[in-house]
Amino acid sequence: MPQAFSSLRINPDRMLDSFTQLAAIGATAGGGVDRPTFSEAHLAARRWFREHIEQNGFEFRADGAGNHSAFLSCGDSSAPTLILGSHLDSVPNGGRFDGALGVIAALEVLKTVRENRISLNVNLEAMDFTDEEGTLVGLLGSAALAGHLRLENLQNPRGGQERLVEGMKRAGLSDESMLSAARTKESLAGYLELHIEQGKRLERAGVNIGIVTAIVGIWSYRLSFIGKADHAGTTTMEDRRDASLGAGAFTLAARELVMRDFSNCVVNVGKMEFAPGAFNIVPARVDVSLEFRSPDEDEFNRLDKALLELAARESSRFGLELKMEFLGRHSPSLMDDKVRAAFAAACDDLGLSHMPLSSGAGHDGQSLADLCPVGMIFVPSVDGASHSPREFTKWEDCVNGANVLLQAALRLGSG
Ligand code: HGY
Ligand code: MN
Ligand code: MN
Repeated sequence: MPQAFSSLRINPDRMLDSFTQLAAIGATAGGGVDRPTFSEAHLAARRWFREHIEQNGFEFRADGAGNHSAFLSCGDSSAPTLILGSHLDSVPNGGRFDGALGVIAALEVLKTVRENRISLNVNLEAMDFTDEEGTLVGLLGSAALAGHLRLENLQNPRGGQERLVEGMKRAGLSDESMLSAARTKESLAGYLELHIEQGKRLERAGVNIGIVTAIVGIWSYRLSFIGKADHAGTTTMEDRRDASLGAGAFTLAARELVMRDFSNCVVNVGKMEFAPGAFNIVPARVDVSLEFRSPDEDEFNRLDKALLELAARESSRFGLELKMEFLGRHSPSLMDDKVRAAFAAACDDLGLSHMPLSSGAGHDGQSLADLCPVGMIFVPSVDGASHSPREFTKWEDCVNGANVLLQAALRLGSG
């Protein structure tokens, strides 16, 4: 990499200004944001991103999956593209750093490269991927860009079919456009992402940068425990077929199963929906949103079997019927060694400490890992808080991350 490149740094004030403008869109009390995919706030954030791109003189691009980006050509029409990015959608009532930092830092890298007239062998693209968080599908935009998206992923999404159809309509997208967004391997030089750690390891270790080794896989189900609606006052406890008992017993037992037999996995019941849902009716049905994660593909099959068998046992224990709907999976993926080395060299040049970290969170990079070299870096989360308004990362750490992203992009883009 030309020596002159290594002294380059991003512009922290300019990046902070962009980050602050974005954080105001969909802002919630306590410093968070509420920007679920294709909500009004999310669409407003995307409008802001497009205006910001065009005001800064970059080419704005949008594909059939609604992935939005700033494009900086290297001047060679046959050159591949190095994508830097993350996502502007958030979980409901989430934090202002998750995803947003990566998108803003990616755009700041393009600004820095252009104003210093750096010529690279690759195009650079600062990307905002659609629906990373899965309030509709999950890793939707990156899966579409990677060519992994199938029609069936759009027909039974974990966020509900109706919400997906309405959201896509608001965003001007269709099943056909989604499935048209695939890019070829040859067109991509790689994918780099800066993200907050969303955990406590960097903070505890006092280390500046985490260099991600692998990203966890995620499987989702809707489990429906079905009993019988009855009068909550006149039906004896023995006569009830109470759906809440199966759902509750399963949730507790699933936690115990994973902690006992699958120590490097996690399981989560993020939502329970009761029907009919009234004080004085014995619950007839409880829909449970089940998600579980493993770093190992083989382990997934064992964990899947164990959890579904457990659900069946707890359901019959209370005389209930059980329905299970598989709502999708994202495979675990390893990060690219060359990209990891570029991140490590950038940290060393910048005098930043670094350590290898696996990711317990899912990220768009896992969609792209079989298409091109993918790498991620983490910066410390204060108290590990994320997916909450409590999410916070010191600005100095954000700037460190953006400089590592810049330096790695220069290395990989000039090789
Ligand atoms: O859920 C996750 O792991 C990520 O934040 N989308
Ligand atoms: Mn994220
Ligand atoms: Mn997230």
